[in-house]
Amino acid sequence: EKRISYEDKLKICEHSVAQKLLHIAIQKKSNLIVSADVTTTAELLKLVELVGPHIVALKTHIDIISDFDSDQTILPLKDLAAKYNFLLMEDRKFADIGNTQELQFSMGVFKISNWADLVTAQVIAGYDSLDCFRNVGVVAILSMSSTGTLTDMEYREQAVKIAVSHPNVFGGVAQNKIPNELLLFTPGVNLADSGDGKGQQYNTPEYVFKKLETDFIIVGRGIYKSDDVEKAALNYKIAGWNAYENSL
Ligand code: UP6
Repeated sequence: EKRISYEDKLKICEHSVAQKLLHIAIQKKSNLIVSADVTTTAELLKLVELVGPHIVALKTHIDIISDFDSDQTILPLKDLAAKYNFLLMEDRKFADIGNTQELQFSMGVFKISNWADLVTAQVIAGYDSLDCFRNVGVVAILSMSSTGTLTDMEYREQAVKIAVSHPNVFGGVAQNKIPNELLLFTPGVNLADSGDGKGQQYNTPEYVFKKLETDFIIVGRGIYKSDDVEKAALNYKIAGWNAYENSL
C-alpha cells in the first residue's frame, strides 16, 4: 500500500494551517518538526537559529521556559519563524472543559492565542471543548508514544471521529494510521535510541513513514541534545524526506 503525496494531501486537507504546512514541506523538502524542549529563552533562540532553515514547524512547551517574557521570547521567535519560514506549534495538550481551555489559550502569562499557529489538544473533554480554538489549527492527541498509554483502540476510534468532524481540527498526533483527510504528526522518533528509560518509545523515520504513513516527524532530544545540532537537524530532515519518498 502506498501513501498519498503532499501534493494530493493539499487537495483534501482544506484547513488553512494544513495548507500552509504542506506548502512549506514541499518548498523546503522537509517534514521535520523540532521539539524545542529547552528551558531558557537563550537556549530556545540559539536552537531555532540552527534548526530554522530545516524545519516546517517548531514545537514548543512554552511553560517550561523559566525566564519567559513575551517581548524577549515570543517577538524574536516570531521573527525567526518569518525569516526561516516555519510555523509555531504549541504542544499544550489542552485537556479541560471549553471555558477553561479558552482561558488557558488566551490568558495567563503565555497568551498562546497571540502567537501560536497551531496547538495540540486532547479530545478527552469532547467535541464542544474544541470550539474555543478559533483562528488557530488544532492537532488532536489521538494516541501517545509512551508505554502503558490508555489510548486503546476504542478510545482512538472515538477520538478520530471527533478530529475528522471538528472544523478547528486538521491533524492528529498518533502512533497509528489515521484517515487521509487529517495530517499525521508522529513524535517518538529517534535514529539512535529505542527509549529514554522514562516511558518514551522511539521509532525510526523509515518506520513511521512506511508503517504509519505519517506526514510529519517530531524530534526532540535526537536533535537538541546532539553535539552538532545543525548537522543533526539536517540528518533528520534528510532521513525524513527520504523515508517519505520511499513510502510513495
Ligand atoms: N510527545 C511525545 N509523545 C506523544 C505526544 N507528545 O513524545 O505521544 C512530545 C513530548 C516531547 C516530544 O512532549 O515534547 O514530543 C518528544 O521529545 P523527544 O524526541 O525528546 O522524546
